[in-house]
Amino acid sequence: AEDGYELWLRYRPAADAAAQAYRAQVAQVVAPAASDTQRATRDELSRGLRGLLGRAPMLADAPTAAGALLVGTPASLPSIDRLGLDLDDLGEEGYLIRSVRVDGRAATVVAANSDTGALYGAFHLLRLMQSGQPLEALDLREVPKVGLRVLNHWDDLNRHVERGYSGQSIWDWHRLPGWLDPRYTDYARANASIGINGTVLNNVNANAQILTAPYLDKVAALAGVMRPYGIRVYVSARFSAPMEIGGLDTADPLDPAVRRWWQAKADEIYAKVPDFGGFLVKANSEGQPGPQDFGRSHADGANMLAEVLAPHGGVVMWRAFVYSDEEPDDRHKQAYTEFVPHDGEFRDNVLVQVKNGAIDFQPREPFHPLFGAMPKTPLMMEFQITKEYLGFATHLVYLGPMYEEVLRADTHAKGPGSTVAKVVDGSLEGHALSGIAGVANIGSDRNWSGSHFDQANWYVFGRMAWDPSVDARTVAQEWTRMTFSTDPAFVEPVVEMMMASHQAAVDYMTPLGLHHLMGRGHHYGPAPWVEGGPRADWTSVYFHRATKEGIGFDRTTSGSDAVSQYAPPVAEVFNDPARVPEEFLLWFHHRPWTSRVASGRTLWDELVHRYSRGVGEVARMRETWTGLDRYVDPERHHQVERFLAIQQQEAQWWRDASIAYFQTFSGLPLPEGEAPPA
Ligand code: GCW
Repeated sequence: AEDGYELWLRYRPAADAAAQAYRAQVAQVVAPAASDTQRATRDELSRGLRGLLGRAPMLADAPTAAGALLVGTPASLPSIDRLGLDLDDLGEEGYLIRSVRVDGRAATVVAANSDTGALYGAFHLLRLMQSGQPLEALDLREVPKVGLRVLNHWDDLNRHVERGYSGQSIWDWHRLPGWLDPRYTDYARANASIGINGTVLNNVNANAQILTAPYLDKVAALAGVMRPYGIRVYVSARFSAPMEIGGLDTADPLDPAVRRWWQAKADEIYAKVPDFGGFLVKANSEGQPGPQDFGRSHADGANMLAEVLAPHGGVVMWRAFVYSDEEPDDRHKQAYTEFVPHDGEFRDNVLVQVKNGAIDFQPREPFHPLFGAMPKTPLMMEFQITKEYLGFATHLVYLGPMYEEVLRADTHAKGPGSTVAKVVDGSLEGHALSGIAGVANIGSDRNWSGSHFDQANWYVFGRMAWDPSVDARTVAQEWTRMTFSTDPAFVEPVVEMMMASHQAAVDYMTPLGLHHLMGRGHHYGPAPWVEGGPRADWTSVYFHRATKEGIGFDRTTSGSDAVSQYAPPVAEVFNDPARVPEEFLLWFHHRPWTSRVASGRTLWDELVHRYSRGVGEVARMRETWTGLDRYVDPERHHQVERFLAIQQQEAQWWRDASIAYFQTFSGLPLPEGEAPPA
């Protein structure tokens, strides 16, 4: 059934003309199968070629005919060794793909220094064929720019997924370790195909139970499935675990008994999982325990864990998504205030993991001021793939443009060109460790991600983690070709639709830099009117600050002064209502309803215009998709069509509710041609 289970690894027959060329170019597969990774590679090639070319490839130990495909390392395959390729700069995970001649016959080689590199190369070659690219005169070299490319599962041990919209957790803890669901292997294949090399199995709001012996056996079983695909497993560690499962009466990181407990725990884990990746920690944030409970700092906490992991080669990914129990004057400033003073104090196997923006995965945020502000510490990017604030899995929102915007933002930390991407890939400061994390959108639904188009967000995350400079449009094209059809009459309009979808959602939810206007708790629909409750910064009114005179959060030097956490050239721009990019106007400024914006409209008119523009774009997306039915199987076409109908209705809901509410402050009429809220 066309239920989306195969993701982008569909391997449907290539178009006739292309298939004919491919059959000649890949007539024989020469790939060793002595290790698990080598077998995974050869199996994938067989599966892919059988699907694409309609027949199983001939396998051989050495090239004997024209059209040989050699896949391996100089150590694993003598015929690659004999080619004398220069593989030095490919590192552990890179690969090259090249058209060569072997004994006078045309051949293609996929070569790497490790089995995993060769696996990545094999997936790349298959991708070329899946997207209908020619295989002539190939000369490709790929090396990942970021070291740790990691999914974060916010999966609880009872299979609930926090902020997950695609069913239950795929980890069936109850049946592990005895039963290994074949789905785990498909998960590993999908991740390896886009270069993801790590997975954190459990929620950052962690249950200490995962560190008990029975669960570690389950973790080890999953690690065994992931290993052939170059994926290491990590777990989220609950900081108070020594008290909860260790019988100690403190978790003070400087207490010798606590250190000994973690030391023994690390040794126990590595005895079961020799390539265990390390710990992800959410500490002293939203009620989670942490070192501050014992009068210690984030650095004290992270370093204690780092010390016990270091001898085994593990790392600590310490999250900077913190906000304290006291209500702040501006939550935007808290992570920076808490972390910058500790720059330089972290051990060298600690990465600090920072969300893309300072508030919380809003539809659009300016880059987090920590990027560029902690030069002595490797900072990991944390993106959200699951769409907590972006319409869950029903709204079609392609996140590529959002990731791209953040990665390309210029921190000016070391002069112009100090992009967030360079901070994250470690090149700006020359850090050995680097990483990108994505909060997974994967669940037990047949289509994995809750909707067909949300698979693209998993895909683009992996591609941008491998190379943060790759552009969102190219990736959208690639994904569309692999997932649906290579026909340009389909690909072009679909890619346009994907590329417009993020701006559309921003427009109908939170235009002009507004943020956090979603319903409390669930974060789905509009609720800009939320006030009261446990703390001020959990309300919408805290963030939009609408009055009779105007709207927006004043974070300028005369307001909360959050702007001053950015480097001076950035701060100056954000601080100036005439220069701040309009998409962040109300993020940084409180502006009068009647002030003018770039279009010449008043702020009020512009706000209404943007809300309506967002709804209009969704209507267009729906129209586009409806007209493309002949290119897509009915099953997938129908679901996307229905979801777009829901999205259109809800975009209208967002617009109408937001405008009606804000109008109670502005007191202004709707601009001409705008329909009053229904
Ligand atoms: O965005 C908020 C979410 C919480 C989440 C938290 C975090 C895992 O609403 O569900 O908790 O961020 O990132 O820690």
